[in-house]
Amino acid sequence: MLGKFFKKPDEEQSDRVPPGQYLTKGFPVLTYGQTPQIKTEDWQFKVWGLVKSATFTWSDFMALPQHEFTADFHCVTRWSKLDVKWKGIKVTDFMKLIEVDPKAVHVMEHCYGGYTTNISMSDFVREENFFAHTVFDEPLPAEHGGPMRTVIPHIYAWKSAKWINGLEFLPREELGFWERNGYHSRGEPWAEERYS
Ligand SMILES: Nc1nc2c(c(=O)[nH]1)N[C@H]1C(S)=C(S)[C@@H](COP(=O)(O)O)O[C@H]1N2
Ligand SMILES: [Mo]
Repeated sequence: MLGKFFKKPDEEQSDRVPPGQYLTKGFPVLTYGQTPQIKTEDWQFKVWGLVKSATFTWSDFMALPQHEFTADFHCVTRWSKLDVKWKGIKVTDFMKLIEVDPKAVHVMEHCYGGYTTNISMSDFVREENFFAHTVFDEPLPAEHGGPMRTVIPHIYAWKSAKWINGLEFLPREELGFWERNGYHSRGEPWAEERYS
């Protein structure tokens, strides 16, 4: 697997690369199943569960503050990509639009195509987490989750849901797709929380 595209981090970068990860300069696509093709005008985003149910459109998201951010991206299959340049909406800004019941402790991210991934409220509602629609100054390509995905930099990338279309607020932890299939429920890369 090492060679042209994957290399061991040099010293300057090694403190940014979690244990057992290799750097890639490319941007691999990791998708289970088909790639949904969703136009921004058709895109809808719902919240339900322990929250006042609501539906949002693309323009609702575009009306929120837009930020650029740079983050490292770690896939549990052992590739890491440093300094990915994204643009999007902070999760914390979106949360101001909805009324979540304080009893909600967990969130299920739902996607077009049926993928799900679970995350605790405390891992989800963080200043550095984003809904991203742009990568390296281009509209997010469909294979990377366009038109909209989440980016959760401090957790392995399977929690960064591509083609996101909803959040379900939960009173207790439930497992998403990969978490039911052997991945760790939290997935913190520095602790190598890879598999359960
Ligand atoms: N909807 C959806 N989101 C997903 C996935 C997927 O298969 N479907 N794969 C996950 C995994 S395992 C990784 S590593 C990242 C990969 O993102 P990329 O394809 O943009 O590199 O997306 C995550 N989000
Ligand atoms: Mo992954």
